[in-house]
Amino acid sequence: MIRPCLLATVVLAACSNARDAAPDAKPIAIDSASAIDGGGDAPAGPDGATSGIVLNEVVAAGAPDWFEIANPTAADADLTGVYFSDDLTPAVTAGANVAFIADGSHVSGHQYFVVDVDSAVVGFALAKDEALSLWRDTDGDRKASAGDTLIDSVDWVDGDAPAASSFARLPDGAGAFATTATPTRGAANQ
Ligand SMILES: [Ca+2]
Ligand SMILES: [Ca+2]
Ligand SMILES: [Ca+2]
Repeated sequence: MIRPCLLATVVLAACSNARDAAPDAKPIAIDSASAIDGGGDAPAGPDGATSGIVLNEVVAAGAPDWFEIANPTAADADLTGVYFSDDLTPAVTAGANVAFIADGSHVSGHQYFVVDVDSAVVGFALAKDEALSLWRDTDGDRKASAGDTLIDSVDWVDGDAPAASSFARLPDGAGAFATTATPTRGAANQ
């Protein structure tokens, strides 16, 4: 069942190493949609007890680009303090693109959360050969830093996520990433 879209915002981290830069708040379209089929709990992400959410799907040749977070667990997952980057190690890469998901955002148990990644919205987009990492701002300094916790990451090369396709976990929420024929924004991967 597809539920109505809702609007939320992301707060831009102006630059991962611009300590004193005030973050901008810009709107981003996010939708929370159908429940994950099956209902079984998938393995937790690398941060284990911190959250069971995973990066579930990436569209890198979209208009806009987007990625999907899945919550395969039954528990609500708080996304306050969660940020994403197009670099696998944003805390050590000078100038890495980083954007925070809006405080107060959450993804309910067995639900999805979609984030548009567009230059006009978050200041960067995803390329055909790139990566995406999802972090929790464990040290609370509102930027990518060594004390933060990796939630999940995905790396793809040219051909993995071409136009009209996505790079997604199969089986949904739990499997390895593979190229799909049909993006499933806010719904179970197929
Ligand atoms: Ca792109
Ligand atoms: Ca931090
Ligand atoms: Ca999906």
